Amino acid sequence: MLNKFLVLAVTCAACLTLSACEEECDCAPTHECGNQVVEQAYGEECDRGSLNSLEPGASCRPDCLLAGCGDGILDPDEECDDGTANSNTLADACRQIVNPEFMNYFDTPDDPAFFCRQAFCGDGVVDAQEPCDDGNDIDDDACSNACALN
Ligand SMILES: [Ca+2]
Ligand SMILES: [Ca+2]
Ligand SMILES: [Ca+2]
Repeated sequence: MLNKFLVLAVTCAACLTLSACEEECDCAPTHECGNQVVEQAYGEECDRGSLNSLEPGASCRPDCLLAGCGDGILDPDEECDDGTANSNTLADACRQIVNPEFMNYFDTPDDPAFFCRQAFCGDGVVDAQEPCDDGNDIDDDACSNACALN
């Protein structure tokens, strides 16, 4: 049964590039978030069926997107997560740090694309309690590595 779904999903993915064959393709019945088949052609990053959840720490959300920094749910290992309000340029916002180890959603599902972290000294944004923050590693310029004015 699972193989049948996989074959149909692959067929549909190929078919979507040819709009004329949409009807023959019979795509609709095979696409469902919650069927435990990751249908990439429909934007699914994951699908764990009944385990898709909004709970902190769940790996896959009910919309079949991977949990992680930016989903607005405070997961384990996240210092904060304000969803779309995460910002790397606004003072005191929750930072969304790019994970250099991240390859892509399908090759490294356990390696998150971003880390959520509270605003900090060194993020290049002057936050509350920081006289300055130039984001560089030069300690004896106008702004020290501890975010103090020299
Ligand atoms: Ca699915
Ligand atoms: Ca999160
Ligand atoms: Ca800062």
